[in-house]
Amino acid sequence: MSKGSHEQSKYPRTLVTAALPYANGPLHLGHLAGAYLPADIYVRYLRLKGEDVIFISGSDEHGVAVTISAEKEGVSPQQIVDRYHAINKASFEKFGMSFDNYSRTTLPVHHQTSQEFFLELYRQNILVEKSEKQLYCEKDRMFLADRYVEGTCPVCGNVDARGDQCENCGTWLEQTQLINPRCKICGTTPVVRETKHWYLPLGRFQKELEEYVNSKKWKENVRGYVDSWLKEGLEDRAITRDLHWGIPVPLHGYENKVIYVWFEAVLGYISSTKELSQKRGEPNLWKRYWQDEGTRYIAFIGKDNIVFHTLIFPAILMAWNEGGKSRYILPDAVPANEFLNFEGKKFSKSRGWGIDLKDFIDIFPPDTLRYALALNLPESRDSDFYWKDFQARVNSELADTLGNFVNRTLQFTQRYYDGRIPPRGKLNNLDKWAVSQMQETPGKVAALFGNFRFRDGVVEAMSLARAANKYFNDSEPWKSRRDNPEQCATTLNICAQLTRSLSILLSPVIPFSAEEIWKMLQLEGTAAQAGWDSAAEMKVEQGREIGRLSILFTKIEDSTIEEQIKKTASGENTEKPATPQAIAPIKAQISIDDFRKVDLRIAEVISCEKVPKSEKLLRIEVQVGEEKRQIVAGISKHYKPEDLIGKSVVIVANLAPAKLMGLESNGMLLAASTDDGKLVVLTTASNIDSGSIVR
Ligand code: B3M
Ligand code: ZN
Repeated sequence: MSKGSHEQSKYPRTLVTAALPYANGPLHLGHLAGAYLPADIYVRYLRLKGEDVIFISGSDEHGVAVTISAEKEGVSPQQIVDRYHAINKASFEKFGMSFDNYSRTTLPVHHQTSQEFFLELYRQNILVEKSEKQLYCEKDRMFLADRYVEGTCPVCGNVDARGDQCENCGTWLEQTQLINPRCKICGTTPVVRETKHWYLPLGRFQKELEEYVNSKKWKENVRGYVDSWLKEGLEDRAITRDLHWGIPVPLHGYENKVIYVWFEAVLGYISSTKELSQKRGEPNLWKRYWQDEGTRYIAFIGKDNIVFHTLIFPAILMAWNEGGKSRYILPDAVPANEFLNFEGKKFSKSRGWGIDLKDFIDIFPPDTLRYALALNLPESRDSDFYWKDFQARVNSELADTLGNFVNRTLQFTQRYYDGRIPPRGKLNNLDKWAVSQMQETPGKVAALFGNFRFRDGVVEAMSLARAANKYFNDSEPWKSRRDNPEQCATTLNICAQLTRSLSILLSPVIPFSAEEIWKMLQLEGTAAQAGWDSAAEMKVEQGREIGRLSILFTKIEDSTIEEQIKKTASGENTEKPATPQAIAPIKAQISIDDFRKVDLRIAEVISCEKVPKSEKLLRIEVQVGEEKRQIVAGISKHYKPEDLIGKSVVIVANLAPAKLMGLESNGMLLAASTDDGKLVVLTTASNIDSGSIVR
């Protein structure tokens, strides 16, 4: 057995957390690949191993990421977090993220926990109060905390570095280090002003942190970041901010300041576990996971969060522990992933590059994405999601390999054995080989999953499906059925064992399909409860009746993928950031009499077709009361003819006729449009007779 899985077994308990995503926008595939999918595979695997594990996450609802989104949309921060907490929680559920609790940092339990930590560090005289120079925007009359200021990164030269961190090189910055700083809201150059804040003196924990980090065997990419920070020497960091949205600093003279989002967000893992305790009616559950040396704590995150989880959070916990009230455990491993790119470029909301989870799930089943991403996790370096790869993985691996094997096995059993698992006789060499594959795979996959090598683990599990297909082919049951019925029965019996085994081994990755397979075999319980090690055993009894067969994976058509590629190129797959539109200037005033000259009527579209050789025009026939008319409208890029037929629209009925591509147009359809090319034909929501006057 490998080191990793061995180590884990000395702990009776595991706590797994996955970064709390900001509730300021929809999640995309990159989020899933960065932290959530590996965490979920790991947790599902541990559960199958029969380990005591809880899986904790939630929405990060404070900080400037949220207030900036709120300001852009002109709504309150609370409205933003309410909306995206709901959207993201639902997306996670649909993709099978099996959190034991998904909390929110705006809950009272979290505010209390964070203030308690803050006060404890304050009372122990660990926190340092300092008056320091900060950037202040004279136009917006506010201190520019964190992302409210942007400028050039002093380390890599990225011109769009944010006040707290450079997204390009990952450097964690103090805003005054930015070159050419500018206010995110108005773009002007801020001035420097003094303001008072509380600081966490990280230097005081430098030695303890070094010892801690050296005692762990962390992934190389994580260790690299940590070492470079430690080498530079840790400095005091402000943990309060001049902002209104957040957790109030519980000290006099600090009424207008809040606790820095990163100081409290990491504590969100603890409060989420407390919330779980409340829900389960077990008040001490959270202590068992956070304050008992028998717990092994694994924190899954993306690479931009490494410093906060490997240094800041441990320092906060070390500081608490100094007080002697109680002792928190520290992360044992922080298996951070690098970034997932999308078709060769970074995911970008503002550039419309990528696809949101909530849209993906409308088109493809969750397991297809889980599987494709699992084989493409950016475990040691950045990786890319390509639509074509996704299609190939689904079609040739899920459908042609796994789906095909399960399907042939069960169909054969259905057809020739009356749907009952046939008996196993004496095993020939080929049978023995197949059985040995089945016996060896669980241990191999476990060694990989246990060491956070999920890509390789999934490859290994899938190679059992490949072996199973080969076994079916080489055994030629369609021949032995006549020549050697006993051998044929043995083959099919072993195929059923392999099917069960695959369902267990793949259930951390494709949990929905694994249960489908389990159901088809009509086994007791669920694949998720079957026990990992039992995947090596031949547990399907002869004579057991199998259930109704269903199609596990449908192949993805080329046209479906082409459509997605097209949508990617036009940025249709991501929610656009809400930027208040500058509206076109309002025209000169008119009198009511001017307006009355325009005769607006309700009309019903009775037929509609594209005008041949024209890219833009539709020929529309409308009914206006008793009268039929033809209108030619330039809306073909926005509407298919069938979208309009039967709709009640508004037309200008007394517009002088015009000829368009030789066709007479008698009137005009009203439509609303924006500068960036969106167009909507005005239709009536409720029924009203055609010919009615609009005034
Ligand atoms: N919300 C950053 C992010 O969403 C931050 C993670 C907090 S983990 C405690 O990438
Ligand atoms: Zn940088």
